[in-house]
Amino acid sequence: MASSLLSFLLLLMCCLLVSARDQTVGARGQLMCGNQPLNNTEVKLWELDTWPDPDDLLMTVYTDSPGRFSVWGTENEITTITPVVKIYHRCNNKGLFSIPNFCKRKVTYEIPSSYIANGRSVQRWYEMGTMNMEAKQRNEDTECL
Ligand SMILES: [Ca+2]
Ligand SMILES: [Ca+2]
Repeated sequence: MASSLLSFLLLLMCCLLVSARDQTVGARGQLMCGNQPLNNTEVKLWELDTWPDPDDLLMTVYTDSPGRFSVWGTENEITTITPVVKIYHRCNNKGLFSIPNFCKRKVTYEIPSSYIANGRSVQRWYEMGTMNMEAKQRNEDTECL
């Protein structure tokens, strides 16, 4: 009785593992602060999960001198992954308690699922274009430390 339950559980786990699939996504763009390139700025590709499973960090990069970046990554999940690009920057940052540069602005962009490809290589880049980061988003976050 116990062994048949065990084999059932093993079979179930096996099916779940088989149905999980590699999914890959990539995004790229260029960051500006007004008419100046936003260089050496942290850009991360995260894959969101539901609590208690923590989100997965797929890649961290810093923009180059013209402000360009590309991030990409692969995650293996049963359901469609939820990739987001997070940009941590100090453009037009007044700072918490008027202390400049203590915290960074954190803005999040969810990549549409149509850009997620099966397998381990990027099929279609999500082109974020040249973005002026001056404007505040209504729902943006702050990252201290
Ligand atoms: Ca995940
Ligand atoms: Ca997920």
